[in-house]
Amino acid sequence: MNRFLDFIRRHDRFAIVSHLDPDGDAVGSGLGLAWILRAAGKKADFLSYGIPRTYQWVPGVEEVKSDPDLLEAPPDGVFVVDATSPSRLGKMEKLLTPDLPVANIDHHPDNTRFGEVAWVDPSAAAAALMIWEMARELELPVGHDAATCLYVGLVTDTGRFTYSNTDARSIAAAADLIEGGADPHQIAGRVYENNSVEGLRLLGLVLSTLDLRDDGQVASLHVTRAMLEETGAMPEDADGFSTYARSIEGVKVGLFFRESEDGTIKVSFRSNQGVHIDGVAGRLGGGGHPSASGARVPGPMEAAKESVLRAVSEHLRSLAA
Ligand SMILES: [Mn+2]
Repeated sequence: MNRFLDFIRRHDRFAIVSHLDPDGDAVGSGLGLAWILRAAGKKADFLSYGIPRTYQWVPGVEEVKSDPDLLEAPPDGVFVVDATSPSRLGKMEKLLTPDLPVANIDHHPDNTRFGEVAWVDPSAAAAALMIWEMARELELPVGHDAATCLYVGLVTDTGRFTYSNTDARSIAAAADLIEGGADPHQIAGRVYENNSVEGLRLLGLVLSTLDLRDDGQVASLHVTRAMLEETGAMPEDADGFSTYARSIEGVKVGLFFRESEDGTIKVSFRSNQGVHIDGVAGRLGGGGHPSASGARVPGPMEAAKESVLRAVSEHLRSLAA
C-alpha cells in the first residue's frame, strides 16, 4: 500500500484507464479513482470509450476522455484498473509508453502483473472494492460521488451481491460506501431498471434460442446481428443476458454467444456449483474469473457453438472422471 501512496505522491497528473467494452466495474472503479485522486489535490482523467447507456449517468461520466489525444496535458502517471493486461485496453494501450510509470490494480487471476506497482487480488469481488480499500488504507477522502461510482462497480461485478464472489468483505465495503453517500436503491434503479423496449424484445428472441446439452448440465443462448436488426436493439442491450443460461435448475455451465460486427463470436462462460470454467476460456484464447470468463472465437455462429460446446462438455467429463 505504501508503494501506492508513494506513486500518488510522486505524480500530479494521472490518466486512468480500464478494459475495452467497459462494464460497471471498469466505469465505476475508473471514475471512482478519478474522484479520489482529485479530492487528494491531483489532476486525474478517466479515459474510456463505448460506455454503455446503463452507465451514462455515473458521476463524472460527462468528462470521460474517449482518446488519449483529448488530454489537456500528457499524464505523468497511469493507473490501470480492472484490466488483465495492456492488450485489454484497446486504443488506450498507446498511452503506456515505456517512460510512463504505471500502477496496476486488478482482481482478475490471469492479470500479467504488469506495471511498476501492481496489486492483483483475485479474491476481491471488484476492482472498485480494491480502490475503496486502498483509499481507506491510505486515508484518502472518498466523497459521495466517488462512493457512488465504486458502489456501481461493486454491485455489478457481484451480480447485485449474488455471485460466488459475494462475501463479508464486499458487503462490508458496500455498507461503507452507502454510509459515504451511495444510494443503493437509486443506483439499482438506474442500472437494472432502465431496459429499452428494443432490449426487452431482443431478450425474448434470445431466450427462444435456448439449447440444453449434457443431460441438462450445459445451457446456451445466442444473439446474432440479424436479431439486433430485427428488434432495433443495441449490442449493449445484450450485456446483461450472459447469466440467464446458468440460472436454470441443474445447469452447471451457462454460455452466451454474441455475433460481433466483424463476424467473430464472443462467448461468455458462467458456471455454478463450484465448476471452474476459466480454463476452457483460457484454452480458447480468453480468460477471466473461475465462474465468469469470456473468449472470442471465429464464426459463424453454429460452428462456434459446436466447438465451444464440445470443449465445455470435455471439461465437464474430465471433472467427473
Ligand atoms: Mn471487475
